[in-house]
Amino acid sequence: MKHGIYYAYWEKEWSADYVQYVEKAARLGFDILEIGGTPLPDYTGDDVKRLKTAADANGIRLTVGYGPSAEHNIGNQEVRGKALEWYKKLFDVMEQLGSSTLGGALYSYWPVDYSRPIDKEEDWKNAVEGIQIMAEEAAEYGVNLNLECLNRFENHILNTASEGVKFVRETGKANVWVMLDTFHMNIEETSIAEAIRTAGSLLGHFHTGECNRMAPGKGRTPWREIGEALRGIGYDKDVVMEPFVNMGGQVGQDIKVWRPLCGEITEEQLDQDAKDAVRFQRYMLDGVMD
Ligand SMILES: [Mn+2]
Repeated sequence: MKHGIYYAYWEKEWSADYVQYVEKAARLGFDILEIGGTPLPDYTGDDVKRLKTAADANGIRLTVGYGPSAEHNIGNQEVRGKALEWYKKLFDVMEQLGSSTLGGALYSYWPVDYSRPIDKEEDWKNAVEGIQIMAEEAAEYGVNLNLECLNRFENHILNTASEGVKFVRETGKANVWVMLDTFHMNIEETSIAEAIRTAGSLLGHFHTGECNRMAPGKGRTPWREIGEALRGIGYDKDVVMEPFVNMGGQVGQDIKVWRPLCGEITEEQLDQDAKDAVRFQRYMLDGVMD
């Protein structure tokens, strides 16, 4: 497995100058930096080149995470056309960055507005149709779509691994995969190991975090069970930790961080925690000490 971290651990907005985090991720012992998709379609050729050069120089591979805004909801026929145009620009930049992994609630939008009535059956049907169209576009750029199963408070279409598998099979596309996240699984799955086995060979991307979204190793998530299950299905793709511990900005608002989970800590301490977390994650999931 290759191990990564989501840039938003250090940031308060869904966009940043990612070059500094490429260098930081490499220094802290990661193989991968997951960046946010939001600014990428607007990148100039120079922006792309600068980020790609930094990634190559630091031996870091880039994956992309995206929580689609309502206007990028591929399941909504009214906005689908414009959403597809935006996604195509994203895929193009991803290809130039050498990135083939896009993950998130790509079948819907995030976080869902629950002040309106929900029609899961209708939304599911439209989401399958939207993902089929989007997957064909993505394939042109060598991009895999990883559909993240989220907890009930953030989305209603895919909450469990078993729903993810059913959905992916309905799309019938080779570049569409199930994506799981230990934070969401903690809320929705009866057995975390069984959920991983259910996803099996369809598991395309994996996010880690403690039950309260602290970095792996700081809480009570069953890491040994998770490691055994991932090794059991022969998972050899990417595991990206997605800790959110600081309040503030759009990130704090959307993730609902209403207290500093690690107290008032310096960036040096955040870095040390990430460095410790990736060593811990490699040990628990790969079963080997570096
Ligand atoms: Mn996640």
